[in-house]
Amino acid sequence: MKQKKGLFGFLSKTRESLTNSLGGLFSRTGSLDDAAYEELEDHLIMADFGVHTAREIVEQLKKSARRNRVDGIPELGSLLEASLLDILSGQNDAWDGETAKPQVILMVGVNGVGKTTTLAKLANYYKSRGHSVMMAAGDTFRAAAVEQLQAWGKRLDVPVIAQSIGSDAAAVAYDAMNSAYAKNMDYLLIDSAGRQHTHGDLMDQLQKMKRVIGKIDETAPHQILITVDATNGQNVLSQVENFQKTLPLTGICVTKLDGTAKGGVVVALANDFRLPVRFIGVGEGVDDLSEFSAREFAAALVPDMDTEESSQA
Ligand SMILES: Nc1nc2c(ncn2[C@@H]2O[C@H](COP(=O)(O)OP(=O)(O)OP(=O)(O)O)[C@@H](O)[C@H]2O)c(=O)[nH]1
Ligand SMILES: [Mg+2]
Repeated sequence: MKQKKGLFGFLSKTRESLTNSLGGLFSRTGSLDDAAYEELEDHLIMADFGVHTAREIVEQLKKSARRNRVDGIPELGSLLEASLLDILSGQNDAWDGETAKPQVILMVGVNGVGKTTTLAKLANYYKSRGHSVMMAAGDTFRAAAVEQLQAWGKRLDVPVIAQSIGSDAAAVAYDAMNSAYAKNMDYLLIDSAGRQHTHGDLMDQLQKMKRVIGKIDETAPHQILITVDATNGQNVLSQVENFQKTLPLTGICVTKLDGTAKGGVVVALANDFRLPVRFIGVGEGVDDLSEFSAREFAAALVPDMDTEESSQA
């Protein structure tokens, strides 16, 4: 079971699918011609890299192959890994740390993607690093959402600010802000109800939550994270795009990377949005959360890569 830990294990479905398809190509000895590039592009599209991201990667590979005078298929693997690293690390520079106290994080996203679970995992993540953490049950819409967060709070020994189902989510956020300040918390993590961007009133409610939070600290919420479910494949791109029209998102959490072959969608996200992928979810347990590492992810996606280097990163 030990070896299941680590990104290589959790991304095994995506790796398997890429190894099955790309492995054949990479082990060929021919020259890097248009047919090889086309084959690579098809495999990337099938692994959910997205059509235009796959095309961009291949164009970039062609250029770097020319620049580095590489003309054999066997070199394609290392070129691909370098290109993925480039895409995946680019957006993470946009992340400039957590200085405010309390650091207020609002979690948003469509229904059922893993927002509440990720919020609880984050509470555990910060708490285990010695920080004080409070959660707020900002989903006052779905029956049992409040109990779900309270159950996590109990398990993690993290206080949860909540009101009854049907109450105003903005009021819960406001209460929680006051309480987190009064108790001098390091982190306040605010949950929200799942919603589609077409639910105008629910999208307005998110803006109201943000406004009310800003009344207590005008720099808050310091992070607005959108959670997306990797098993939704290319649909996650339009989810991010739609939420971005309503809220200034600061980062992305990608869940359910365990057990899906659609891990390539993380590359599409990093390529399409000027938003860092901050955390990835790799299971239902509270420890099944990783801070995103571009280097590890790039190495885990490309078959037959040097694992020693990535495990040091
Ligand atoms: N395998 C796996 N399951 C996950 C992961 N993250 C969340 N889940 C599961 O996904 C289901 C939905 O999780 P929730 O956290 O309730 O999702 P949500 O977005 O808060 O849902 P709503 O509040 O109803 O919109 C639960 O069964 C979780 O255990 C993950 O990284 N991997
Ligand atoms: Mg929820």
